[in-house]
Amino acid sequence: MFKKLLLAAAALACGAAQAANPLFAPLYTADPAVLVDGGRVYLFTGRDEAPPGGKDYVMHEWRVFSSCDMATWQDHGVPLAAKAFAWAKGRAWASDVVKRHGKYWFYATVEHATVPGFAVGVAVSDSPTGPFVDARGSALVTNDMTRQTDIAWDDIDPAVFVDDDGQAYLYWGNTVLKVARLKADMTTLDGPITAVPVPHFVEAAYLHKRGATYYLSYSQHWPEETAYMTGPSPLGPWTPQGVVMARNLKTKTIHQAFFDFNGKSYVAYHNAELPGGGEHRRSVAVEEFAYRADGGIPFIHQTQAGPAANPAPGCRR
Ligand code: FUB
Repeated sequence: MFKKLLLAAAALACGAAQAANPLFAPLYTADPAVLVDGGRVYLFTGRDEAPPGGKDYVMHEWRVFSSCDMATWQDHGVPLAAKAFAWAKGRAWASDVVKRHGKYWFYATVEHATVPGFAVGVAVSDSPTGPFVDARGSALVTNDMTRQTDIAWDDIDPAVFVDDDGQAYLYWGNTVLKVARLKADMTTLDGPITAVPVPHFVEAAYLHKRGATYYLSYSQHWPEETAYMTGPSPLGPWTPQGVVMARNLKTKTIHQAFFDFNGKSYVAYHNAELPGGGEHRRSVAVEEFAYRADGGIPFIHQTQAGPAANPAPGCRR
């Protein structure tokens, strides 16, 4: 008993918290992105700082948490803030993080200070927990580089996928999904930006691969629900596979990230179920699921319990 109390006290002292959806209270978090590295899972989020009843997103920074077992999370604080991009006005919207060439690359949505509209920046670090620094000194994508819609927020929600042959792809967009190859330096587009026709697409594109199948998941309709398509390559052709998570009750967005960790499959997403939550006060949650025998993703229900503990051998707490 005494040993258990000591362990609980040690966990509290290092900022650990037992998982129960939503995660990371008392912080309001949104837009999860996941990186599994060195046998540990890193979960990156935006942070919602809007006051109760706030009418817009108030987001200045991203946060990163890690876990060895999907049940206990360590808070690593702020790896990157919007102000790290000197060319940006602010607004730390959705992000994605990948590892390449032994470094960690953080693709982030921010509002541009001089090119009207949102933009995608890229930052780099030697550690998944940062600190990350601007890798270019300028935006990777600006609103004037895409012409498919007139809205100012159509160049948001970057997702990066590095294929087994080393080719990296950047997916992003609101209303229209866009994709471009990245050069090996991870900071330059390589070739044209292509629009991907996706019925009812809104935002939050995310690419993952399982076996030989590429899964492109995204938010569709408004309020959003999570849907996905599959294809034989990172560029499709894509076959729609349907809805896998239903819309939220307390916020219109949902923003998913699929990943595998220690032999099990998970999806991270956000709802607004923390006390005091709301449209712009969201909270990240995680569910475990199992792929169907045909490789499909089943319909996934949100739970309060979250995933069962899945301790990864050799992962240091
Ligand atoms: O968090 C701000 C925006 O809301 C994100 O960029 C979208 O994916 C939606 O979740």
